[in-house]
Amino acid sequence: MNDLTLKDCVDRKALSRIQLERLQQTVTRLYEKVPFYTKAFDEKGVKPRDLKTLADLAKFPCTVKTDLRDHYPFGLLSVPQNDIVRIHASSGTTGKPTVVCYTREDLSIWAETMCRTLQMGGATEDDMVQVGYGYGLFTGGLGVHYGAERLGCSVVPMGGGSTEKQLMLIRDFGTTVICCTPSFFVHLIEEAEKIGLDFRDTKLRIGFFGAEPWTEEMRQLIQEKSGIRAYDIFGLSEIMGPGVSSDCECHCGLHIFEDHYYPEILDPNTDEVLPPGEEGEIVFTTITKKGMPLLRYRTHDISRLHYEQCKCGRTLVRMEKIRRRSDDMLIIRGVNLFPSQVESVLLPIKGTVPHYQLVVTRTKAMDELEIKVEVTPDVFSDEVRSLEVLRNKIAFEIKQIIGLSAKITLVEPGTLERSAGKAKRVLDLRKQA
Ligand code: DLL
Repeated sequence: MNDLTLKDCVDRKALSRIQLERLQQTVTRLYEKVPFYTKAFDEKGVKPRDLKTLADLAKFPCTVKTDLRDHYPFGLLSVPQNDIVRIHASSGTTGKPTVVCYTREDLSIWAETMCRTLQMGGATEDDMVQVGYGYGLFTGGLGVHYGAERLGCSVVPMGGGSTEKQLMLIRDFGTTVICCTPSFFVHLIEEAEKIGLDFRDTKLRIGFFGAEPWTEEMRQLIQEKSGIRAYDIFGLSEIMGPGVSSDCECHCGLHIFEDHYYPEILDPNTDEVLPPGEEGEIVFTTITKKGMPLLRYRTHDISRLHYEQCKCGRTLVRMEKIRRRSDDMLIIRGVNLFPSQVESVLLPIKGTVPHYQLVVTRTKAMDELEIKVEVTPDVFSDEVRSLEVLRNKIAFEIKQIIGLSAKITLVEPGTLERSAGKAKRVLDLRKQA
C-alpha cells in the first residue's frame, strides 16, 4: 500500500478532525475574501465562528449554479486573479458558461485525487493511459491527464472523438487503460467489432468511465463485450472536475475523497440534511481549494451516503452510483420517469444494443413517449414477425416495470447519433410546443 492509498483508509475519527479544521478555514476564508459569501452569511445570520462541529455546516448557506453565472466570470475568486494558473468552464445549455478557476495548489490536489481514482481501479505506473475525454474548457481531458501523469503512467492525450484513431492507438501503442464516457466506449466496442478487432486481443484491461449516468447493467455489458474491468468515475467542474469520487473493485458505491470534498445529502424540497443511507441531493463543500472554494454546492445529482467500511478496506464514505439528477426527471402522463430506468429495462433484453433515445411529445394536452431503440444487425435483418415480437416484449417490460405505455421504435444499428462526449438520451419536444 502506498502513501496515497493510505489516505483512503484513514481512521474516521481522525478524518473528522481534519475535515472540521479544513471546513473552519474554508468558511473563514470565504467570509473574509468573497463578498458574495460575506453577504450570504450575513443574510443567514451566521459567522465563521459558528462552525464548531461538522453538523453546524447545516446552518450555512448553499451555493447554486446560478450564483456562479451571476458572478461570471471571476466574481467568486478567493485569491488575487494572478494566483490563478488554470481556468475551465462547463458549457451550460443556456447563457454563459460556468467558469471555474484553479491555483497551482488546487491543480496539485486535483492531480492527487485523480491519481487516487486511477489507483482505486488498479492502475499503476506501468500502465499506458489513453485519455478519451475532451481536452479544452471541459475538465475531463486535462483532469485525468494530470492524475495519470502523477501516477507515473504513460499518458496518451488523445481527446474525445476520432473513433478510428482511438482504435488504432489502442492496438498499436498497447494502451492498457482507457478513460472516456461510457456511451463513447460502447461506440468504440461496436466500431472495433466492425473492423474485426477484439479488445481481448489487445492489452486494454481497465476503463474509467464517467461524466454521465450509466447503470450497473451497462457496466456488465461493457465488461462482457470487451473483457476489460469497468470503473465509475464521478466529478463536476464546480467542485474540481473528474476524481471527486470513484468506485473500487467492490463496485458498491463510489468512494469520495473526503479529505478534500465534504459531502452532505439534502432533501431537495426542504433543504434539510438527511441522515446516512437516505436518498437525496448530494451537496459538496471544497475544503482545501484556494482559487474558488465553494460552500455546500447543490449538484442536483441524487444519491445516498454509506459510512460503513468497504470490503476493500477503504474507510472513505461511499456515494451510490448516480442514476439520475433531480432535474432530469420526466413526468409523462403523471408518471415519473428517469432515463436510466429505461436503460435498466432495455439492456438485459436480447437483440437490443445500448443506444436508445427517449422522445417526448404532446398532442392535444396528451403526453406521448417514444423510445427509439437500436437493435443488433441479425435482428434487423430477421423477418418482420421477430421484430414485432421484440417490440412487444420491450413495450411490455416498460409497462410492467415503469408503468408507462410507450411507443417502441426499433431502429437500424448505427442510426442514433453517437457522441464523443456526454450522450443525449432525451429529446423533450413538449417545451417547444
Ligand atoms: O463531467 C467531470 C467529469 C469528467 C467526470 C470526466 C467524470 C469523468 P461537468 O461537465 O461539470 O463535469 O458535469 C458534471 O455530470 O453533476 C453529474 O450530473 C454528471 N456526472 C459526472 N460524472 C458522473 C458519473 C464532468 N460517473 C455532472 N455518473 C455531474 C453519473 C455523472 N453522472
